[in-house]
Amino acid sequence: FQGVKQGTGNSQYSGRVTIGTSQSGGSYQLNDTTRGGHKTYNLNRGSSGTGTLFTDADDVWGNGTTSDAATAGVDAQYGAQLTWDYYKNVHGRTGIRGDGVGAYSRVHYGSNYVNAFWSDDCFCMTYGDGSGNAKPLTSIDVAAHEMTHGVTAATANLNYAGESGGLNEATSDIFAAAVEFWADNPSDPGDYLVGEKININGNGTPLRYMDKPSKDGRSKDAWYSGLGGLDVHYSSGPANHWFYLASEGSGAKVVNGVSYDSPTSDGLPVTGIGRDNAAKIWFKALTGRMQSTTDYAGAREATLWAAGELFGVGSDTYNNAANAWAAINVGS
Ligand code: ASN
Ligand code: ZN
Repeated sequence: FQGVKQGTGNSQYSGRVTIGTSQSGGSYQLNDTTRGGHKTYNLNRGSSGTGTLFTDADDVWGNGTTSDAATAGVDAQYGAQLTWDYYKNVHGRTGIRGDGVGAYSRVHYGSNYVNAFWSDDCFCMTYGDGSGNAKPLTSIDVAAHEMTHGVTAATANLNYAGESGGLNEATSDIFAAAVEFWADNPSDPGDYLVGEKININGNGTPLRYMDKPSKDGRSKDAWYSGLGGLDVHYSSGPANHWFYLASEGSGAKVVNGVSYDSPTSDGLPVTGIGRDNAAKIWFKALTGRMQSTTDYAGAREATLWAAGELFGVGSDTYNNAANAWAAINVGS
């Protein structure tokens, strides 16, 4: 037999989920032929090659904990599937390159490896198992972040250094949040935090905060002339902050049970345009205007061009998007 299947996955971070699998002979594979053949492989603590494609006898995968190697495979396959569906359903983009072709994920990379990454060379995502091999970096937001690096590489191709590097990183955080909200998974509700599920700091705090990026102790809330000299994971802060402000507006707010309080650099309030509109603007700017050398001023221009195309120049949505840029010290 051969065919398209819907497997059941017991994930570590997202509860029981349905994942795209396929059947080949008497066994099932983590090969989602409904999404371009996106596959997930087990590196089994190796650090090169593709390891082995996950297979299973009954199409019920993982046990929700790290005691079953397939659990991380479930989370990775699910995160890629959500990200694929998000770009297709919300932005009309099918696949990372927009050509309907799937990528692949590799889990159990190395030992105690506390990172995940996208590589253009393999057109693939790779996930470590985290500290003590206990927290694989396979949460929805991390998967969407890494897969979005593929989308950025295939579109604006923002150079991964200086201000463009910060914008590249922010693009991954912005769509990580957008995918997580869109997924609406009760085990991992949407938020403006990055990596809140993987306990990367060992004290339960997330890796990044989009409402007030400086809460991580390193990222900046607003643009300043030295921003491009920072690591790209900190120079992303102002653009992440733009996305939060544009979506929700300034001030105190609770979304899905998480409290936010977003400051503005000019002290003026910002009215939100809603997350879906902010994401549409960023996606159109990324795919229609931004280039490898786009800096923060260029990103403002690109998003305002996109806002004009989508909502009309001078519309409330356009003006509020511009106010969110002023609130991170870009333009006025
Ligand atoms: N996880 C990191 C990221 O995607 C890996 C890196 O530093 N590029 O940003
Ligand atoms: Zn990144």
